[in-house]
Amino acid sequence: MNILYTIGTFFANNILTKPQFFVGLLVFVGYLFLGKKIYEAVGGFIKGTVGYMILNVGAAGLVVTFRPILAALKTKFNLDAAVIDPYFGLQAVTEGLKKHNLVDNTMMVLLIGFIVNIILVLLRKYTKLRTLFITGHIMQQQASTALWIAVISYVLTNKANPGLAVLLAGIFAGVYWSVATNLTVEPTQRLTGNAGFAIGHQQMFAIWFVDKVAPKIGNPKKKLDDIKLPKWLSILHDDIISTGLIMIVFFGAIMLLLGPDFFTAKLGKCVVEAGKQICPIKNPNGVSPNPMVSAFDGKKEWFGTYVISTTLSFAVYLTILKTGVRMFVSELTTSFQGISNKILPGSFPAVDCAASYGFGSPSAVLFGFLAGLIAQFIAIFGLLVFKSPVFIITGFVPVFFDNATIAVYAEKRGGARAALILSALSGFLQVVLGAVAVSIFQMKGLGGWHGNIDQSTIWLVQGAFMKYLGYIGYAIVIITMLIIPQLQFRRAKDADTYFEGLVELEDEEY
Ligand code: ASC
Repeated sequence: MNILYTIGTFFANNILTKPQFFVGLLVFVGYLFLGKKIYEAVGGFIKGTVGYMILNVGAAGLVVTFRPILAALKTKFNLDAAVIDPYFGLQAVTEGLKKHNLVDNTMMVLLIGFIVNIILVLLRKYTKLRTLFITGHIMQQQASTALWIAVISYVLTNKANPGLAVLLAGIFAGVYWSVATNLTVEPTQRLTGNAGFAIGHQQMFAIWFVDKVAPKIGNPKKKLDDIKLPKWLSILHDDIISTGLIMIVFFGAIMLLLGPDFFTAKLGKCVVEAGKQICPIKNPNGVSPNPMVSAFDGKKEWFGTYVISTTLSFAVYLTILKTGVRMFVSELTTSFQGISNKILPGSFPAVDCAASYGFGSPSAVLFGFLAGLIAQFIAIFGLLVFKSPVFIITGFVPVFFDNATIAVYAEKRGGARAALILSALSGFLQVVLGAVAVSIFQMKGLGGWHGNIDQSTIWLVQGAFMKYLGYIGYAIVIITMLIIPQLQFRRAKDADTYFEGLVELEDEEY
């Protein structure tokens, strides 16, 4: 008995609560399950574990670079700023979960969610669910955010056991993954000419909405390709260039506004401005926590050397973080996919939104991004004008990937007009509802919010139900989600058409 207890404790302390080993172990077991050789499974374990550790390096770099600037913004202007981007959101909820000793449970939420998704599809005769979410990095971001929402709703409000929050978050994530991806089957089949996949990303409810509304807004024959754009805009397609530029613009402006005094390495004097005492950021021993930018000592060139290199280091850390995520996720996806193919033949894989881009018109992606970006800027300006206590900073992922995806689907059904209007609407909502989400989900001071369109619309409403109505709210959220596929099934021509997911195609080439 004692031995069992020791093994259990070892497992809990060293594997379950150490996400890097948990990921490695999942990959290892998945590979063995797939009949791979033991050395391949060990290789998978190492890659999964190292990938997760790289992710931690990127996240820590973002925090050390980011925190002093946000803290200064709070001290000087009493503004809580949040970057709306799932990677910044991931880092923000990680910070929040750390305070409650729950940060190591996100992989458990992911695993529970994945199992719930498999069970719901296995029971498809009853649940009418046909899709399995396999985009691992998105699952990780959403699992972490779901856990945070469960923690503020149940642990902080109802004093629930943290283990219960992990379970509730896992079930919520699994039901959302199953139901939301299932909504994208018909729109994606229409877009791709029955290519046989669904979308498992961060804008599935939005895709369903766009597919319904776009035909009412415009004419699918009037394409975005007919509008000409200056060639230089195409450099914005590259996420490093876009992130770098966005960060220079936003954080550069913020740092200039704060002024060099805030960033001096010495613990220096406090100044009194407008009756408020403002002290420089404490930077012990004058050592910069960011190895890429040495501490500002008041003598260095302020703008070129300090501001630009600090702002660009965001792009560096984001790239590190993404490299880590991609590394462990590609291992995890192979092992998960192998397992699910064995258990769930005939289901639709729900994959990254970028898979749809090849089926849209070439300029839809760029137009969606630009329309969303302009709408975001207008909304951010609105936040300042109306003195919102939460300030939102554009992040690359939602503004690019959500709005591009929306434009691709909208153009298919409602042409250029629908694509521009709907992606702009999405950009606007990302900012305004993102600011609401930061407040409701108690993310002030954490510096980021997940920010994608489903998370700032449907999750915002669902999270509010959970936070304000407790367990009843949770039950309402889960039950209403499970009713959705039943309604879809009722509207289908017959059971075969529904489960095969085949749609009638207009006369077009694919
Ligand atoms: C996201 C996210 C990414 C991108 C990528 C798009 O939401 O976290 O890295 O979108 O999946 O292909």
